Amino acid sequence: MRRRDVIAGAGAALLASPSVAAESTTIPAELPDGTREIAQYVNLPDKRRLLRLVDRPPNYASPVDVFTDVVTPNDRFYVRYHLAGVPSADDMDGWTLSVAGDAVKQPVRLKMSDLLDLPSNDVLSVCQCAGNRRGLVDPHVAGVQWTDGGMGCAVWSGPALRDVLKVAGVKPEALEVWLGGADKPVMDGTPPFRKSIPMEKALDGDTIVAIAMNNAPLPQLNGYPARLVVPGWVGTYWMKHLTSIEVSSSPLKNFWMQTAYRVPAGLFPVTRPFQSQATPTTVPITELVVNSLIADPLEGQERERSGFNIQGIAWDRGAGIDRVEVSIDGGANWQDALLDRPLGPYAYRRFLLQTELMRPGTYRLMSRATSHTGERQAERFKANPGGYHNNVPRPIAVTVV
Ligand SMILES: Nc1nc2c(c(=O)[nH]1)N[C@H]1C(S)=C(S)[C@@H](COP(=O)(O)O)O[C@H]1N2
Ligand SMILES: [Mo]
Repeated sequence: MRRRDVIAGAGAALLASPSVAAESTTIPAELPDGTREIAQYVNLPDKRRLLRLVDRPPNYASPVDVFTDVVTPNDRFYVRYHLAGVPSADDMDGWTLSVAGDAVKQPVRLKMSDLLDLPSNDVLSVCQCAGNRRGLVDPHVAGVQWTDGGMGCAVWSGPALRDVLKVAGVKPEALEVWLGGADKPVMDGTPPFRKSIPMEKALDGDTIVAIAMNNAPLPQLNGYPARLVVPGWVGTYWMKHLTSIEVSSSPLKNFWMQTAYRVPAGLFPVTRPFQSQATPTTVPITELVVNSLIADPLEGQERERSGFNIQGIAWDRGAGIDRVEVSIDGGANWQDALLDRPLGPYAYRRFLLQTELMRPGTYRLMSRATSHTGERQAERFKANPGGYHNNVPRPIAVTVV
């Protein structure tokens, strides 16, 4: 039997078995001064052991050990806010969702019971902050210093946005859907967090108003009682505590669309450009880039020379993962990893590689994913002022004893 067949046979069982990886305890060494001082694993209401990066507004990363599984548990899912005026569960009492704007036929105000009356969809999708891994960019770029944990994958459930829009009726001149949430700035001069998405993405059946996450109500800090889910797009459009939807015949003009979350035109590939927000020089950051992460072993761990498993996840904008390669020598040589079955175009896909007998020493492990469209992780960071879309293979140092 060839070695590949042995791996395939054993691998199927290994992938099916529950992960037993240890919990992350180390603070990523890459964190710059200013973040390192406050970086600690802490518990929050409904949340367990997240890595604190900013306190106010709350920005907490998921620890890498959670990524041995495709579904990120609600209590380990990262938290990202731009504004410190985060609503409490009490503030959400009597919550309603207004659907209005110059491009609807009949403005409506929906209650939770109205959303529950609409057909419900389930979407298994990655939510990733555009700035995930910004903290690994050298030289450092301003913004939340995420290392690996500004992302998660969950089963999101709720009505399709297009079914919600249908209640109000969309006029032909509709160009964008503007989104507003319940969180507020606490300082004068900070613009309220509002975002927009183009009609085409709004009418995609996978874009949903989620009222459940992993079959439970959304955690308060992940947008209770409802948030937008925009599969394949970066987290910034996934409006939490969603309270207002405006269907508009014009582009949303504000700081969060025109200044923040933009990248140089043409730098990153997209299948469908967000035309109404594009300028000749910059475009809004939208579709995810292909990426992968080793979640076991963890940085700094020891492993036996007789061989061990290297496992992790890969994901992309929705084309699907075609291949994951793993290197144990810092990127000089690559081997194909075994892929678990795909669980949906927007979900994490697990990979596994079993090492052979290894000499004692320190190794740099890396993974590199390629999507079905042939897009592969970048070899060098594509520099941009926001430090967005860092998908350079991530080295993990492991000592073999
Ligand atoms: N209301 C509101 N929604 C928001 C944000 C925010 O600051 N306020 N941040 C966005 C960004 S940038 C990201 S990455 C995701 C993070 O989702 P999470 O906090 O549930 O992990 O929420 C998005 N939705
Ligand atoms: Mo984000």
